[in-house]
Amino acid sequence: MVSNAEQLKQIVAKEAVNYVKDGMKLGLGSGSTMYFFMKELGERVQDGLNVVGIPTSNKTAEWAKEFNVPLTDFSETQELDLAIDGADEVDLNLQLIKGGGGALLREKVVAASAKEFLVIVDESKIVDHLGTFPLPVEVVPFGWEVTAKEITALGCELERRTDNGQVYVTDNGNYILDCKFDKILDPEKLNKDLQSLVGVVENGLFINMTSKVLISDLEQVKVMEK
Ligand code: ABF
Repeated sequence: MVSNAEQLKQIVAKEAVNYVKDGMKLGLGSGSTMYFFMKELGERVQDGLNVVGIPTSNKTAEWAKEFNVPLTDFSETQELDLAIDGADEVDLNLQLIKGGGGALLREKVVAASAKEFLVIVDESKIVDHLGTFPLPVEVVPFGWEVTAKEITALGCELERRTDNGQVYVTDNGNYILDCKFDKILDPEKLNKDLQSLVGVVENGLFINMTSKVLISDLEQVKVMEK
């Protein structure tokens, strides 16, 4: 049986595919909501929709293969028409926390290269203030302990991510530190502070990157815009 949470992901993913137009170059995000998007997109491709996409994770590349969605890469094209991705938290100014799935670096590169970045979430992801979800920060393995100290000094407690008891390593060969701040009241400043630290590759704050978020509840899909 399909759970309510899964149903909401399917609903918003289906709506998002309507934003894809023939001939578009797409950025293809990661996460379970994107799984449903990829499935739906594959059906449209089957029906003749002509698109290519750049995946943000090895997992998304696997789904593209499974659903016959054609892929390209940045050596072929440096500007995407539309990137679509999920998120872990969305605040009322459309600032995001992403990276719960570990793919934040590629997700940010892809979103930054797109003319439009469409975010798809269910209503549980909408928050007044970011920070309940621990902020993922991708750091280089060399000297990560030093980088972790510097990040802690910004006012958080953190843990190096593990997966089944093993240190989690991103698609780019880096570590993720999950950082628990209290409420993040100034996400723009925190983003700058984190990016100024040596050893930080990227962090999961996506600041002023999207102007449109689709949100599903069981009745409808709402659009939040700025
Ligand atoms: C990606 O997938 C990530 O940035 C985010 O961590 C996650 C959202 O996952 P889901 O759609 O499974 O809730 O978008």
